[in-house]
Amino acid sequence: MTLPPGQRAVEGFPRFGTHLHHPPPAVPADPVIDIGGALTEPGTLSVADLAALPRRELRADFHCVAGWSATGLLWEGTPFATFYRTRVEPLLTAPVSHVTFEGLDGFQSIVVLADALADDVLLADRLDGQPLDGDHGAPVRLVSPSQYGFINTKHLCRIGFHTTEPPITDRWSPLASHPRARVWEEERHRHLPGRVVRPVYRSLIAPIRALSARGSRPR
Ligand SMILES: Nc1nc2c(c(=O)[nH]1)N[C@H]1C(S)=C(S)[C@@H](COP(=O)(O)O)O[C@H]1N2
Ligand SMILES: [Mo]
Repeated sequence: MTLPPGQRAVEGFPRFGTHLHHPPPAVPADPVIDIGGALTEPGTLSVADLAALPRRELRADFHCVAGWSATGLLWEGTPFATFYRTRVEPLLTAPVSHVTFEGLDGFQSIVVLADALADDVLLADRLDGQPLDGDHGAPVRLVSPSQYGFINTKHLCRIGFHTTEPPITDRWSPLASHPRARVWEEERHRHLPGRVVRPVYRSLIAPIRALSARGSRPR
């Protein structure tokens, strides 16, 4: 099995991210995704209607920028490109360059449109034959296995379509994330080569996982 440069396989699939001091967000009874940006009118798509669009399965590894990879996951959902071509493109008022994905916990990722339209990008609602659970992004998440985990927003509640790059909140952060985040190019960091930041990112895995153990416990 070959992993992208600087990645190491882990057992299983840990819950991970910047949100780990919180339990997973509550999912509304009839969840919807707001769709906004450069559209004739903003709209909403229920997660049930999204699930009724053409679907596919995707077997893929998952790579966190911190350096761990979960291997052989089986995702199921609607290809992002199918959703875009049928539900968004007819409503556009101008050409789109970037897409924002927001989660119920306030997390956001910014994705270049061309990357979002790749064949392996899904709006996934099932993992390994089960509905997505709270740990991994219920009710629906972005899955883009060729890009680092931080692109793969969980608990989707809003997708925005933009004609220019939206403001970057972490541009001057020491961990400024790469705008493309392609795993095989090792695009971990906005300004520094991926292999240079490897040890720094790797040192964050243990403290983040310790937070996760606390966040998962019911309170
Ligand atoms: N809504 C939301 N999505 C998120 C995150 C988050 O904190 N909140 N963390 C990201 C990061 S950094 C990673 S590595 C993956 C982890 O996905 P997992 O928890 O299913 O392993 O989710 C990504 N998507
Ligand atoms: Mo990550």
